[in-house]
Amino acid sequence: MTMTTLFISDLHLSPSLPEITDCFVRFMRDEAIHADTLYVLGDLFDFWIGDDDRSEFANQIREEFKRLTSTGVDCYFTQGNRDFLIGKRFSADTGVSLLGDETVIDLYGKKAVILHGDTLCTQDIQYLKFRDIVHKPWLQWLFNRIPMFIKKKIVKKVQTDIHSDKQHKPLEIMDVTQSEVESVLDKYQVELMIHGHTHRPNIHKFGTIENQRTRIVLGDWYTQGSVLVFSKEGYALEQRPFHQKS
Ligand code: LP5
Ligand code: MN
Repeated sequence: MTMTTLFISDLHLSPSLPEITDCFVRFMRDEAIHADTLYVLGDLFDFWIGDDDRSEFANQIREEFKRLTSTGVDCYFTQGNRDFLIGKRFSADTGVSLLGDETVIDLYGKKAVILHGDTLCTQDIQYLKFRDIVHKPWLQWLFNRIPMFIKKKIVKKVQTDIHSDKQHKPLEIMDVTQSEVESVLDKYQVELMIHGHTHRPNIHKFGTIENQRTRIVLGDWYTQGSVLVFSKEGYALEQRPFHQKS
């Protein structure tokens, strides 16, 4: 059997949208289990409030990863802007390895840089300011020690305040900045980038003939599952229907 590496992002899993969770569970049990490696490139959750979330839903998702890693599938996680509070405890609970914001990986002899994608949107200055704040280690340290019911209130408040801000942003500023993409590729000396976040699934080819570059953008899971399947033979952005034909 050919070995494959799978990439997913932007599922936005939440207890209020069981269709997405069902599709994810099927993907984990029927597909990811046969893969070599699974990379989750952020925003797996609609919001991850902290590794102390022991709700039935959070436990259900932990179980799926535990099941996968215990069968020997390597599993890696890059934080997104909605699950930047995933931490060491989640990793210990599930066997999933946490990656930094940008990671260079080897895909069957081809090097690639993988990231969530939010940091590529350099025109979205308001967001990047917000990101700097919520990534401050001391603030996260503090937040992680607040009782759950208070954390939930804070998140709800911040989410509503911010939601109205996003409504007024032009669509262009929420896409990646091409010069930033190129400087990240330059920094790591690689020709391939894989990211999510923008919900604009696509395969972009650019650069020169001698220096062909590729940027693969993963899709979201709003209306179907979305997977990048990578093997030695090549790669494809694929969709998985929410409802299986019976
Ligand atoms: O994911 P998507 O597409 O909806 O939007 C993102 C950006 N939005 C976010 C916000 C998060 O989803 C919600 C976070 C709730 C956080 C609770 C914090 C609890 C404290 C934790 C402390 C450790 O990521 C959106 C981007 C969009 O992607 C496209 O790239 O535009 O960004 C925003 O809308 C952000 C606003 O522009 C920022 C407004 C400034 C508000 C500053 C308030 C500072 C609050 C500090 C909180 C402690
Ligand atoms: Mn995102």
